[in-house]
Amino acid sequence: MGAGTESMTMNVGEFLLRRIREAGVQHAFGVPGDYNLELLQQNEDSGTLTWIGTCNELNASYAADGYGRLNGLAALITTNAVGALSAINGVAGSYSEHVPVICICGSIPLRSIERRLGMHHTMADGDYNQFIRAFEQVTTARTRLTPQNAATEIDRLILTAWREKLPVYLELPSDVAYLDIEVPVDPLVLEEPPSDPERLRSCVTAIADRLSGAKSPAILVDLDADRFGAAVEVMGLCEKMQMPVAAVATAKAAIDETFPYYVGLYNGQASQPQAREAIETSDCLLSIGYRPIDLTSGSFTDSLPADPIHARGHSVDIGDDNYQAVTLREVLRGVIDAVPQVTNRATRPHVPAQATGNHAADGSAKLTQAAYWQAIQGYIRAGDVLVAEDGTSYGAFGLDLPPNCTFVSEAIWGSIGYTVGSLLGTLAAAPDRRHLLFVGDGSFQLTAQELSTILRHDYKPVIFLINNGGYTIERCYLGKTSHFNDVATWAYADLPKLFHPGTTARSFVVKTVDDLQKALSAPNDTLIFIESIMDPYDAPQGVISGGNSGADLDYGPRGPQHRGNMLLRRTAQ
Ligand SMILES: Cc1ncc(C[n+]2csc(CCOP(=O)(O)OP(=O)(O)O)c2C)c(N)n1
Ligand SMILES: [Mg+2]
Repeated sequence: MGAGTESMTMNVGEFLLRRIREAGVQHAFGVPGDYNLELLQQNEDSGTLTWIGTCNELNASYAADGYGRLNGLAALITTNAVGALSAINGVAGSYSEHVPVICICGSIPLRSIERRLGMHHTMADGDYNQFIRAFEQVTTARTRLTPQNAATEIDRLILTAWREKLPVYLELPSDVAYLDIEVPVDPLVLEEPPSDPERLRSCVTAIADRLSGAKSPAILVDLDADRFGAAVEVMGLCEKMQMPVAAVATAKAAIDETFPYYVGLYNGQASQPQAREAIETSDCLLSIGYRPIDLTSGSFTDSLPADPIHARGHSVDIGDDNYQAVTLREVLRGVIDAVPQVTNRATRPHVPAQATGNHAADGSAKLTQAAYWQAIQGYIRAGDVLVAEDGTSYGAFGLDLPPNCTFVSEAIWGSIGYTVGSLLGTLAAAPDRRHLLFVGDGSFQLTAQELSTILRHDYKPVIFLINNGGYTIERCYLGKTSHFNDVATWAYADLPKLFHPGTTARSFVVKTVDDLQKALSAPNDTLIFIESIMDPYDAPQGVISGGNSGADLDYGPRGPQHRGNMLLRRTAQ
């Protein structure tokens, strides 16, 4: 072998763990099973990854997703079928929202496949490929490792996940992990293939010409700006051209919200005003990965100017031209160099919504959503990680964030309970930051057990739980008073001591603004659990109008939402 291609002998399992670690992943989430115990033992013996066992694989998949959003790559380890299929919902969410997760499934031994033995955790029908096929729907690459392919397939899958920002699925048959193979000595290097030089030059010139010739250029970012690590370049381009940038909700905080050229969230008719004006009246819009979906386009009331430039992770569309083999950051860096410095364009920065709001409340009055979010606005500080669940907790989208905050939500996939698992992942990825979870009672009930794992690892997040007796956001779609939107009453604030006897966690049950302020003054030296009791028919106005228009979209003109008092409606203001 030539220089740089030296090999060494290593077993498959240790090589897999080593490569994951070299790719910058320090933790793995999952649940043991007989088909992956050998890999977990290798990991424990070698100390390669910190194992975070979860209560179930669904929660592990959410944790891996949260970890991947902050860390850029994550690892999930499950056992054959029963574990993997339990995780598949979370992995699909990662696929939908472009989070690279390496899903490792300890699977039935190759010996059993060759001899066609009926095994547990299968359909017992002689088909050994069903679960690889299932994961075809939710991953961008898949493989079953063998001693022959492991050295190349492991690198291919890890690199593919990282380059495409999508999950991948590897089956590791349980009799393969301890077999020795020849593997490279050199560490795995995560890098993008460089752009095609001619395509890059032409693409940069085309974008720079259009932006330079425009009177009111603007940028609209979606989540790929964050996933492909292009926020710094986006801001650099805005500064050079003195041009505004708006974000869609799925990219909230991808651009520092205090950046002078940030104009707010774009969401069709439900946009923040400066954002709507900047985007819709632009004569040259550069969109980064924009994917209009109902919840982030104001129910398709978005109205982009004609002929925007669409830049994605690895390609760009400009008019009739399509550029392949160009990477987003190289494109943006090239454009920054190519455009002239603009010095005389007027800017209209984002006006913080809370600064104009006025929800002054009597401190002893019943806590309302308006007063709740206003109090939380005052609590947020620079560098916080905010994790916001589907439901009235989407009020968090209305918060104005100080610098260096990260905002995690699963606004497209929207699987409730996601945030409790995801919080475990964000905590593991960034243990030195303050993490705030915003979750409703209904969502929390899906994945509540993972609070025990958060306590077990002595993490210290602040958990804001809204107890409104059920699924208020659903009441805004249909069933305002229907029983199917009620949930069982739990003693939520008692759960820390139930899940972790002897815990130092501080719990609060909050009914008024004064109660809330008292809870918010608690020091962050331990986990803080704040259960806020609120009215089932109180919701942020954006949640109500989103639900009302969602009902029309979902059920059509003949739908039940037209009958009297069927849904929680927006009140006249
Ligand atoms: C896995 C899954 N099941 C069901 C739903 C439908 N759903 C969306 S939001 C929601 C209710 C959330 O209720 P809660 O967390 O209590 O929020 P709030 O009452 O504050 O609106 C439900 C049931 C979903 N999105 N995902
Ligand atoms: Mg609720």
